[in-house]
Amino acid sequence: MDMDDASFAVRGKDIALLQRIEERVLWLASWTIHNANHLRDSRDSLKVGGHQASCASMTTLMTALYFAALRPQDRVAVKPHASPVFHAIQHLYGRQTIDQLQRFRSLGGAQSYPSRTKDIDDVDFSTGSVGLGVAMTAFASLTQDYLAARGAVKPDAMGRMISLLGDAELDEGNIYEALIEACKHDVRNTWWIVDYNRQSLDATTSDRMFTRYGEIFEAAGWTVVTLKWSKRQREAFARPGGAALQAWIEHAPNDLYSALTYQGGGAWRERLTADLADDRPALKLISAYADDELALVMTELGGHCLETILEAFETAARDDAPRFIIAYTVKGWRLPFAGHKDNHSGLMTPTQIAEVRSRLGVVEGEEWDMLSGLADNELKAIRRLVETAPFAARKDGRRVAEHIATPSAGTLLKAVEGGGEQSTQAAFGKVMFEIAKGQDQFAGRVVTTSPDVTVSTNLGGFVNRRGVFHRRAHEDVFKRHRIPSAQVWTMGETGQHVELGIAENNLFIALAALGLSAPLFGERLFPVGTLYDPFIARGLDALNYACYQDARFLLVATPSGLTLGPEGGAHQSIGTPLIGMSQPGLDSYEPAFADETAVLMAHAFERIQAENGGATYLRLSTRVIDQPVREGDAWTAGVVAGGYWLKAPAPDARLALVYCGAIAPEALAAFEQLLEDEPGAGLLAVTSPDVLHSDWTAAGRARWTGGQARVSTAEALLSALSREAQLVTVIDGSPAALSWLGAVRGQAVRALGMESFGQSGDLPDLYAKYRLDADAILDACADLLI
Ligand SMILES: Cc1ncc(C[n+]2csc(CCOP(=O)(O)OP(=O)(O)O)c2C)c(N)n1
Ligand SMILES: [Mg+2]
Repeated sequence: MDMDDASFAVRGKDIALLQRIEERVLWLASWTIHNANHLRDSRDSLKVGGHQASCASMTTLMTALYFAALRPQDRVAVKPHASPVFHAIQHLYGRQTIDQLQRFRSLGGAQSYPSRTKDIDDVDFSTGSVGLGVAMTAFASLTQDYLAARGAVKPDAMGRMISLLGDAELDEGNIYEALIEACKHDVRNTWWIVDYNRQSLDATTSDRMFTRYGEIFEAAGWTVVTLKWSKRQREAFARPGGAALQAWIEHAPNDLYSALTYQGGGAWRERLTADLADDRPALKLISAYADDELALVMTELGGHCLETILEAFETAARDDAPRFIIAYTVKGWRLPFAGHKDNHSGLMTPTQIAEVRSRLGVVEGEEWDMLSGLADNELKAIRRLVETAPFAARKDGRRVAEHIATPSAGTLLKAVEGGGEQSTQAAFGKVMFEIAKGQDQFAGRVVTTSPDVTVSTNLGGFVNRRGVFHRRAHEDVFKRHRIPSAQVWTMGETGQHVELGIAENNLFIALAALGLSAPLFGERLFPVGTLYDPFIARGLDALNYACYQDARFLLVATPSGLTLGPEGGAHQSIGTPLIGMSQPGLDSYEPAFADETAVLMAHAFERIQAENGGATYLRLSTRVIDQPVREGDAWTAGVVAGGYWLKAPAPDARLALVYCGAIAPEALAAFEQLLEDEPGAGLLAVTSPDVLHSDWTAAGRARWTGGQARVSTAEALLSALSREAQLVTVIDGSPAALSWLGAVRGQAVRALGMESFGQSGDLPDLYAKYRLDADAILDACADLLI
């Protein structure tokens, strides 16, 4: 659409209709929450909740956005607790059912916070953990730019990525990490619209940041727009004495302003009359207003004025500069607890909501009818406005992308052929380098990203071949000056690597956006992100956020565990195998060998497109170890399923060793010695505690709930042993990742792993000190056998 379409702001005759819509959106959102808390049967003592005050402060903004400014290709991250407003708007568009609203916050009903995967009404971005949805829009815009540079999104189909956020949300540091990255990547088509009601959950927010937010965004090159005053206020302030009222509001502390807002017209009059006692014109103006009018003049701020908002949107739509729009609002606007500092979780009483209902003209008994009580002509006009709003043309926000052939395990295995000594991290690099050579569709759709650890996680080879993505081309100056370097960093629109600053949160949000390119933009990308394993914790909420939205990507975390040796305790990860096990939407693997890594990469790329697929996490290592000689390729299925017998046990074996990951040589060494006493012992290679465990619990659940009876992989593997046989498990991470294996068939276990912070050292010293070496494994075996 070209800029002429931005004329939405001046359809003056529609303002009255939009105001009516706004009222009814406020009504349905409030009623939905009221129903869930006061009318619906409750079977437990839990408060249902919902945020009537937070909804009310954003209703004007969302009405202006959804019924005038938003185009089908635009995407919105809605402030989580304004979810009822979103659902009410979608209902008016015919995309949300009353049944869902009646079941708001109950099983199968509309979600408390907008959810891409669970709500039926076409949520663009899930929200819930404040701050993440904001960042998401910047990275979605970057993803759009990436696709546009390839002609996959046409210039006239480019959407705006819009975040509607609360002012207290601005305290979340991840917003500024994203802002910095957005600045570096010259992100455009992004609007962050702040519902500036100066209240958080606990209290009124600090005055000291008053003008600072705008300064921060201006410094980052964004266009800052402040919608402070409504049309009503601008008119009032232009009258004799009006400037004093304006100045009073300007200088009032947030808490005082909020308190008077709550108290209403009488309190305003008393306070203003006292404070402006020397200002005759001001006193005259104040006395010219009835209490209600005075309250409106003082509190109907810019964010509650459709004309003001639409004008700002119209201006903003004229170019693609990123915009930070601060809309001044009142929390609980039009509701009885407006401005009260405790209103965040406040719910209207039945009497209060009845008063609001009749004030808004909704007929008693017709509460679920959004347009109840309206005259025929107004009804028709509203229907027409909704039908002809640009956003009405959106058919289904969930786009479908063409299926792309991904490389087979056999193809990727070629990159790591030759056995010898290798590390899983180097193997990953080799496979990526091989992919970079490819001329097929798949190779062109792989996009890598890393928070300043591209080179040290072995992505360098891929980047040398495929270049760094940036909207503005930049030559590698070192190359031009013929300075030898293993890394060529040519930047430009065709680059396939998104280089990020050291902010792991951004990595995960970038993966969320790139990993949703198919449903958001109808184009499949295969995102591969790398970071050091311990720093998963740094971005964990964002990783969870990506998975919650069903984003598809391959995450490569390397190096990991104590095995990173000289890097020391501060870089060592202990709990990440458990994170992998407990994170829905993410299958985690820890291969020991190069060929396993290649097989798992092929599997991960396949899962990116699979209907019931997901994201994959590979926990890798820089440790160079001897590679096994394989016979046949039956082992590859075991690698994907989570484990396989590297050496099958004899039927009468008393013991098996179970190992996972880079600690394999210690397990093998111990195993060789063990065979002297226990010739029938087995050696079980576990590539994924996560997949084994979830498969085991799922199989059990299916049996108990009358589902399909099947034997889980873990049960099948361990049934090679008698029930009396015992297990020693070892992993360079929390021993809890493997100790559960004993429960599968009721076998005794000794579990080795890391349970304290490590330190710098070489591997023989470290493995000895932290009891991960062959001696420790044999000690554990002896303990079981004695
Ligand atoms: C990461 C995170 N921490 C805490 C919360 C709980 N929480 C939800 S809303 C909120 C306050 C939000 O205030 P603001 O952003 O100003 O929104 P308002 O309700 O005032 O519009 C808090 C602390 C959350 N959802 N996410
Ligand atoms: Mg707030």
